[in-house]
Amino acid sequence: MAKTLFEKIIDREIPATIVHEDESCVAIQDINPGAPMHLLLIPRKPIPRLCDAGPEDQALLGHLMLAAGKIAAAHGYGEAFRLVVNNGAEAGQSVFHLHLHLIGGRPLKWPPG
Ligand code: IU
Repeated sequence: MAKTLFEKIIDREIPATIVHEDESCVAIQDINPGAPMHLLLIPRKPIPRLCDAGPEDQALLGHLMLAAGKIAAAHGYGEAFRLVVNNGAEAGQSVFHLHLHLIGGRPLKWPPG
């Protein structure tokens, strides 16, 4: 299987600004930020979409959520941030390696577009 873009970033084959790394995920700055903080939390495991995750991924998904809160706090936005997963092209997903958008640092409207 060809590596996903995010696998190449994790493997340092493509440059990115990495702001967090642990045994199961990496967080990078989004190349096209939509807010003062716009990070992508990427599991090392290349699950294409959230709907492709299975029961075996339960701990990993929980880890991503908890890591997001800690990373938001480390960036000064621990009390006000948003997590977004675009699942599928029609929902706006463009990179088919599961990732959580971690956004903060400006007022956020609801519902998102
Ligand atoms: P999406 O949910 O799959 O649409 O999010 C993909 C994100 O990846 C999007 O916000 C892009 O700006 C971002 N991105 C990136 O950070 N670096 C890249 O080289 C590419 C996309 I291509």
